[in-house]
Amino acid sequence: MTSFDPSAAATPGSGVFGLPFSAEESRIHLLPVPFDATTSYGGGAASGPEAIREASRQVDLFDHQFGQVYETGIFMEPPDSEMEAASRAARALASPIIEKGGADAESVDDQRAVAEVNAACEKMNERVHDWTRGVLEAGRVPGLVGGDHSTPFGAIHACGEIAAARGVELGVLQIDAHMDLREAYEGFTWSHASIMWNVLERIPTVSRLVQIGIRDYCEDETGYARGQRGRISTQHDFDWWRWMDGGATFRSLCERTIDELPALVYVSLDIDGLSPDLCPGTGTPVPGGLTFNQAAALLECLHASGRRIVGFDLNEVCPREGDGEWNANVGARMLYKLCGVARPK
Ligand SMILES: [Mn+2]
Repeated sequence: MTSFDPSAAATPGSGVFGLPFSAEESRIHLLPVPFDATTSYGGGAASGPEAIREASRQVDLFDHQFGQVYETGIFMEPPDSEMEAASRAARALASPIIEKGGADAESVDDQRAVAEVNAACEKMNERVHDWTRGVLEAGRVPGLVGGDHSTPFGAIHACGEIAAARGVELGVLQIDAHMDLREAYEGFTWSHASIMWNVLERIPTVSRLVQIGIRDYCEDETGYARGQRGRISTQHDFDWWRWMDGGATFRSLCERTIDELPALVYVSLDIDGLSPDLCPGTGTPVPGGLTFNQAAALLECLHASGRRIVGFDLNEVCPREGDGEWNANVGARMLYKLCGVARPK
């Protein structure tokens, strides 16, 4: 560690972002969660974590917005091949059901497959929860690298428990093209499309969910959001475009929206919240979305607001054959920004 030069190229055998730090030396801990059992459109998020780890070695360590982020120490847990195998097995059961548009309530085979997939998801939730809880209890900041958007439930749950123990509210800032407020999707309780429904229904300490980048959702989801009576603030991508077209600055929209969050915040960043040219491989790409600079500026505003980031995740980054590492490259750079905003002061 004494010979570490932050301006040099990553050396072989170094950790995430080419850093030399052990877990003990790091205040930010990252967990790879190679799991995407219920991705409906295109799979591949399970290979996100290792592709991001690889691409992270190309990220320059001095960040224009957040400075010497690496100084806080960033450590990523080793690859989790067991979870990847569990994801593959669950996906094999889920795929035929997803292909035909959902489970048949009358079919014993379908119901058995759904139960098995749900059980695999619950096991993943438990692993993520226990790891996150341990990291929080050690006074470090947990960050998840998914995986699809079902993966952070256990992390938000653990952050909710810590907030409850301190008697404070937890806010969730979600950057996403989708609301993810379906009660279940295609029969699966823990679907990527249900993450925020599960968070709001099962984690009462979450007093506020703020969603930014939203541009693809169903009527049931808007009905559910309305029924939550102000607990959810949905910021539609097109509305932001319209307001900026009318002269509002992007920064003013960020500030106004971040103002709706309590002092303690969990950040959940679905890469499809960004413009699809930045994440062409992702499972459910949608036109529109934030530019890279807008996403970075949003995180800067969050940082400047003085709110504390208790934990975060980056999900739905899907590397594709022949993409020149582009999907993972953007993912790794976004991950470094997240580390910058979550860096303990
Ligand atoms: Mn999502």
